[in-house]
Amino acid sequence: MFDAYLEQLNTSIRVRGGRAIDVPENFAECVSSKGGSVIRSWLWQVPGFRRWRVTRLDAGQNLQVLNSVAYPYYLNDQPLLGIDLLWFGKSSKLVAVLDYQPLVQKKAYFARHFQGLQALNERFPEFCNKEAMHSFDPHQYFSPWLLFYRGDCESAQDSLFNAFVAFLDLYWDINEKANEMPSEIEPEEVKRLQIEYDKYSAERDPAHGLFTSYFGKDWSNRFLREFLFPAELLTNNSD
Ligand code: BLA
Repeated sequence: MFDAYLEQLNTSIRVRGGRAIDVPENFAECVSSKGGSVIRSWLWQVPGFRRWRVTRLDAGQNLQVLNSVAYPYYLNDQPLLGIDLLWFGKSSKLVAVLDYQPLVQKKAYFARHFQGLQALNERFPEFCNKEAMHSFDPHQYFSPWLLFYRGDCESAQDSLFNAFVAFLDLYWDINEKANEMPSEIEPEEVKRLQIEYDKYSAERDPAHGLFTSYFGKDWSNRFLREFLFPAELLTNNSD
């Protein structure tokens, strides 16, 4: 279901000089003991970014997921890239979340980094359903212009791919602009906010139960804390 999206993402990273780097073996691929389901992850080294991870979960007709987060260098206060696409086959339900995840919720910050996303949001009104979030706080690490869809698959499928392509292109534009203008948040503070992002996400991420059901509790705990949101690995020396 999301193969074309993964290909689009990979190509767009490669074009910008990204190269794949090793993922710790236990996280690169895990096959469910239930059979038929596999989760694969990739890490990219991309100019301007300190970490870029991509995960694809393929559980056949039951579930398909594409998830990715890009963390810019601390010298750059631009938002993180957040992608979470899920398709639940049995109910034919699509959950699509595309956002530039803001470090802070300030007007000036939004004015600097979010004009493009605001325009995109207007271009794809079908993804602006003011969905209530159940797990996350929409005012923490999400922007007011996120593309968010939860509903039946048929009505969104075509425009989702167009939105995805535009969303990726725009993030590279933001990155270029951010590299040309001085950051307004100090690198130490950017670091702190990115670490907080990981901690917040690890606590709230509704994926935990899902991972556990496919890959067991131990693997899922480690995957979440050490691969998806590895803030603790960065703060180990500071306490
Ligand atoms: C929702 N994300 C979800 C849900 C699941 C996942 C199971 C609940 C589905 C539903 O609402 O019906 C799954 N999350 C995953 C998986 C991974 C993951 C499989 O991290 C990892 C491989 N989530 C993100 C990122 C964003 C994000 C980067 O990981 C930002 C774009 C957003 N996911 C997000 C939001 C929701 C969601 C906003 C709805 C949650 C809510 O209602 O509060």
